[in-house]
Amino acid sequence: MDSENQKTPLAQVWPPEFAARYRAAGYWQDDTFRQVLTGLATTRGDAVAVVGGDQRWTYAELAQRADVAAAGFLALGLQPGDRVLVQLPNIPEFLSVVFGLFRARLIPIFTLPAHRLTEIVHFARKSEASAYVIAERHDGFDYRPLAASVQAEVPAIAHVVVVGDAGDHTAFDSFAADPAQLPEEDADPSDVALVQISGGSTGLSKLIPRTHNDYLYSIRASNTICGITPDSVYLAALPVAHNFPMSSPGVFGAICAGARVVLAPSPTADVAFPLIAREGVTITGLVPPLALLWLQAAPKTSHDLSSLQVLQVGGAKFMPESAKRVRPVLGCTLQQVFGMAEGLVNYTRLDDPEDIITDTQGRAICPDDEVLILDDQGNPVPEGEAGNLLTRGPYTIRGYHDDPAANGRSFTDDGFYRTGDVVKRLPGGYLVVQGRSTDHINRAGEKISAEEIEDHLLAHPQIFDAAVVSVPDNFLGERSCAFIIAEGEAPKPSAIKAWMRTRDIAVFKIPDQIVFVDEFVTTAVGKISRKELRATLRARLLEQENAR
Ligand code: OOB
Repeated sequence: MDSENQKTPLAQVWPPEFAARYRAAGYWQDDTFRQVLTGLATTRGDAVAVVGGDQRWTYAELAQRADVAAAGFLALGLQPGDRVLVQLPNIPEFLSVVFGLFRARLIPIFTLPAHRLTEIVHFARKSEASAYVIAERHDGFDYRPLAASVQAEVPAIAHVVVVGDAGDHTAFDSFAADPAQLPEEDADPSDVALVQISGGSTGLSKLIPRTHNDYLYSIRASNTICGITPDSVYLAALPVAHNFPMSSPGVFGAICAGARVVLAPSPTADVAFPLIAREGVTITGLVPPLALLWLQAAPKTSHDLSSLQVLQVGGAKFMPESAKRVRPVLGCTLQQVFGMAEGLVNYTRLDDPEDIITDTQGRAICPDDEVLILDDQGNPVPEGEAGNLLTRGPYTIRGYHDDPAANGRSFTDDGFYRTGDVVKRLPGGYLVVQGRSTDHINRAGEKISAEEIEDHLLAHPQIFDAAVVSVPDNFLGERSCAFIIAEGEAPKPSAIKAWMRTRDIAVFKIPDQIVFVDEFVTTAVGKISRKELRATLRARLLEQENAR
């Protein structure tokens, strides 16, 4: 029996009239990732597709490696429709694994290299995954014991596949099944191709199912907007599992165009600059803090960065004063990217006037991206005024996987996604991000749910109550600050941080700052929402800092 049958169906469905419109307009082309790669293996077989470490694979080689991977995954006993957690850094095998999964009609769930046991177990359970693909180690961390712990907690993870020395697990390199035995059948283009992870503003991260049709559309349209041609060379500096370097236009954009992907093991200037010079990189994407570091390093570098035509910056707000420095310092065009794993992506266009490029976060990809900017009562605000951003369109999901409560909060009855971002719209549809209405911390582009961190803190025996807020930070954009009421004697902040490290969560979620308080504000009736509480605490902290 198809094991898919016992699982919560993984689907993403648009109402038929919308689906018909998106097809008629040519956005959805009813093809699949497998078809894309197969086509390129024929038309651009000898062109280099991916460069990483000491490996350089052509399109023909990538397609062949993907077939071997597909046959290997199926030989493990995985069934089409099964979900597979993928936690890989920027290595070429990321692409052979993922295109192998596509070829076998298995569904990758993209986790970040920074995720640890707590998060992986949540993703494994929520996605009902059957397998987990890791690299032996990355950044000094050995993923094999982590995988063993995940399996101990979630026995449904029947297979752990390791790129590198597998230890007790299955070696990716040992896959030896014959691709000639692969089933011919391909995925339906309306099927879910892959699952992205939400930044998560309330509680734990949610699963974002993306279909072949919707994701491929966003990638192809991004290629057009970002000027990707077969001659482009895209440097993946950020972790490729994230939606921005994956699809805006990212590694998938470069692959879909028959261009070249260069994978950087780290996004720092000392690693990236030599790669730019050696490979003739034409475009890359960064989060604002990294862009600042590159701006600092560029004037002093001996590496030739002249091939770089476009520097994309996104994931968090890039301040206009920094944005203005990109062209003079790096000699390339800045492109601001304001997107979300749920769908909508806005870009400044390469030929936009300089003030649009430096002062706005761009405009939506598609004429059929419906963008609403509403006040708290749900009424449209006048152009130029700040309001809540809601959106609906050909590549924005209509719901998270298996989460009715989150869907009730995050989507309107008529299918608009409430982004949680507060923006204003300028003439021409350009958006300027002003802030957000939800309580998450955007720490250098990494999204942290205040609620999730509070929950961890509350598990500490000496913590009576906790509220986590974002605080403006010159370098990170925002940092996290935890206000804590101690139970009895207050532990040292360093002890709380050390204890948080034992919670097996991504390191970026550990509070940057800890402030002990005697009590939280209350109102006359004694009740205050978490949201108001966080706002009050943040305001107080900023007041104190400004007074200093
Ligand atoms: C990208 O995706 P996510 O899912 O990690 O985070 C989405 C959120 C947005 O709702 C917004 O709050 C924030 O990240 N954001 C920005 C921004 N880009 C994203 N805030 C201000 N300025 C920007 N340029 O972060 C993402 C996905 C695809 C492309 C680019 C970024």
